[in-house]
Amino acid sequence: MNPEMASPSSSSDRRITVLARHLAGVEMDSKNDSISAFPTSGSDNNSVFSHVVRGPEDPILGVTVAYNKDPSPVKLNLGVGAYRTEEGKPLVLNVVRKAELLLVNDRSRVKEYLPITGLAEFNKLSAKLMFGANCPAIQENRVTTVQCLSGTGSLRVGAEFLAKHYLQRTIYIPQPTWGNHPKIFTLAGLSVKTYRYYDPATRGLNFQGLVEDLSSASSGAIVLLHACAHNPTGVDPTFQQWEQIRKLMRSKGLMPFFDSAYQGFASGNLDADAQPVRMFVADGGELLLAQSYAKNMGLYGERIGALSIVCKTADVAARVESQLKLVIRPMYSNPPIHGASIVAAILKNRDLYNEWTIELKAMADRIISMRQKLFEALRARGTPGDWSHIVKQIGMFTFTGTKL
Ligand code: IK2
Repeated sequence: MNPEMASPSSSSDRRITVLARHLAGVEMDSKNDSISAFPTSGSDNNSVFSHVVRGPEDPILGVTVAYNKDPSPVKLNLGVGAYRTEEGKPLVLNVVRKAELLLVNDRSRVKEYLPITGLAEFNKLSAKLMFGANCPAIQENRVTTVQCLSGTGSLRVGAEFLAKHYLQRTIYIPQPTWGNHPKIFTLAGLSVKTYRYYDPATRGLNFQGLVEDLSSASSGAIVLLHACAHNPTGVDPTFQQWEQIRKLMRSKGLMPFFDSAYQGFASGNLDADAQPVRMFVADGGELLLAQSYAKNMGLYGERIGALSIVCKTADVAARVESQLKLVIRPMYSNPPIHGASIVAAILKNRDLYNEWTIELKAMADRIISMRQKLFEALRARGTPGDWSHIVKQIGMFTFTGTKL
């Protein structure tokens, strides 16, 4: 044995020694550095991972960890965006339960692997849901859609594809944005910059700041846009402002990457919430879209979503899809079947689809009425300040403007 390994001079030497011996199937006695058989003690020193420091909890999901630990009977979790009933309980949509029953009773269904790109029927229906039934890009086969692990997985696959194949590695994200965005994009190999979005003075959109920042972005840069119900501000551009953003982005060749985690949750109407994305598709330009069914179908834990890339021609779309497969295969091989089957069962059946839209609208309406009640309660108590932003903002989130 190498003598240096037998008598390490510093703690890092010792760590390397322990690692080498562990890999060799032997271990040192901690007192006299003698060789012993595999360790039986629970001491940290015996672990090749003893240098690993405890990482921080995720700022959003960490609130759920703290919430679960808290014994208070009147606790509320205002962290993660998950819909709750009047009783404060998670909601499984009736239409989802119906779809699951159909699937369970269908003896022809099997549990084979899906293709790398997922369930074909789900992909088609997802593209149609966002881009619209008569979308020329779909009819001309210019859209490639791949099933991914909910919104997060769709963003990650799209970002890795861009990092490998797109001319620009810079992505502009709104300030503020969902806390996971910078981490997803950085780890995928993109370089993250921000554009102004929220104005604390008005608790609304800083449209001028947004336009200035996108105007000075380098040509071809990627821009992350929340399709609707911006997280965390609840502030969305108006349709006129969207149109100005679209013109500006197209004139500078900026690549739109839409993140749609809340279709139907903003207005209660799936088509109205898809409008900003459809405006960009209608101009014939290219874009990426990450779709999630976590919130609008309440399929949070099923991890079901889709990445679509709208291209200029069918041929480009086919080549793009072949490269997406090369991104996905070594990442998770192919996606899970259950969530995709639920979504497809609902989207392809007129009755189930209609039932879904009614349940979705009921969730959106209840969120709107909760905002109104909170606003009125603050006013009734004479709470100092202007709380009108609570009813002006939309979707699951409110930026209260209070400083902790
Ligand atoms: N994009 C945005 C803007 C989101 O708000 C979310 C969901 N956020 O809430 C859950 C969380 O914080 O983990 C997503 C994307 C991704 O959602 P999912 O991956 O659950 O579909």
